[in-house]
Amino acid sequence: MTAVISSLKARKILDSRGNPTIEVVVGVRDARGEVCYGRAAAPSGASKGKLEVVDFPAGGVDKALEKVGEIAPRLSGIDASDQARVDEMLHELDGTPNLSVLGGNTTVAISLAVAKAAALAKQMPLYRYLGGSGDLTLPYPLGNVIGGGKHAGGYAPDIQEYLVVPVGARRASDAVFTNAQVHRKLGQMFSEANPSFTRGKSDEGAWSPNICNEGALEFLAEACEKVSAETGVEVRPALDVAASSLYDAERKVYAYKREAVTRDPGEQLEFILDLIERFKLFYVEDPLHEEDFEGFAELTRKVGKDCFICGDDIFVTNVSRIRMGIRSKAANAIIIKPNQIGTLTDTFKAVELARRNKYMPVISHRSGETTDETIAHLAVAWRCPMIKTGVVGGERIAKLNELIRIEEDLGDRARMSGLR
Ligand code: 2PG
Ligand code: MG
Repeated sequence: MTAVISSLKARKILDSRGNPTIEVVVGVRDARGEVCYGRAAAPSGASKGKLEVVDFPAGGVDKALEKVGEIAPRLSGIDASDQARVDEMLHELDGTPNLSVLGGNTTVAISLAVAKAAALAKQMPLYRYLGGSGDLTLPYPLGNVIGGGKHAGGYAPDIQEYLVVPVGARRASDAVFTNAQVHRKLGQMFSEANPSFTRGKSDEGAWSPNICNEGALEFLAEACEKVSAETGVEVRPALDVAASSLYDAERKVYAYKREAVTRDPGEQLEFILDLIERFKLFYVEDPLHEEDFEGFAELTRKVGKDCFICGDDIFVTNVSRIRMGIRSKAANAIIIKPNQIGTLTDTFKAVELARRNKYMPVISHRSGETTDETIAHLAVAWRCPMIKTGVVGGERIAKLNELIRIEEDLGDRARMSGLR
């Protein structure tokens, strides 16, 4: 064995909302007997899917730290380069299907820290360690520029995320700066349109103005056009509706507070179809609530040739949910969040299953983040066409700047992924 786990330690750190989360440091002894330390932290969602694994055990982060203390001796001496075995052990040690004893955030932080330590022990960057020696690709950043729903408050839109994709970018670094330019442009546009605009931002660093749902889309489309013209890089608008957050299961309606309207499932579908057509949306995530496989399928059938219909809460990075989606032809893209499923191996299985069935895997941050940069490496290692990780703010740029570094590291071999 060239990478033996020699230590495991956890601590409580801050996330971007000021809440506590877990950070894990794993020590691995390399072939020369030196110890390499891998470190990873777990993010947290505000608009979570019902079927995500449990994030922390009852008792929260403090309980999770205790649990890590208990299981540390069991992981000691294990081969860190056998990720599947490590992750299987985490499942065994937890013993529940939804990781409620250790917490999915605990296991995911351990799992990622093990991979990072193993990569260091092999003197490889994580993207290369996980991605192998073949050609790898850089993802297009899907960036949140206007925030509403559970990520904002007051009079912000009900739709959670107004996103942009710099589809015309030739390099990841150009793509990252193009998104930042759209963000900046929108800040100027909102200030000009309304002098009382406070430059307030959502949890993910997107602007959160007092504006209605479709009004925000008009601004978004205009900013995309302007920045496309200025930079020569085509930028397209996109949305994460996070429709489960709007859905009232008892009344069977989607409730939009901003306009004080409700839409039944049929009307919601028509509304989304209209937005896709009118604003030429490139991608729409969670347009319908997390149990509406049929509605998702109808939408995908109608517009899936021209628009990515992406499932987040409906699939929760879980292979059995993805299989249900594949059977019903529910979508053509999927959000991949490691902490929705709790280990690196389970996350990879979700990516592979999705890809084999022509679902575009989109690696994603959470609304509550840390400066952990791991998902940038996962996106490259697994050749994901897109990465969703915000546009500005320290915890978002941690990932974006890492992409720029990876691109530089790949040198002549750096290529953008194909988006279609
Ligand atoms: C989402 C995410 C990330 P949260 O819905 O896609 O943008 O939000 O982490 O709150 O689930
Ligand atoms: Mg989402």
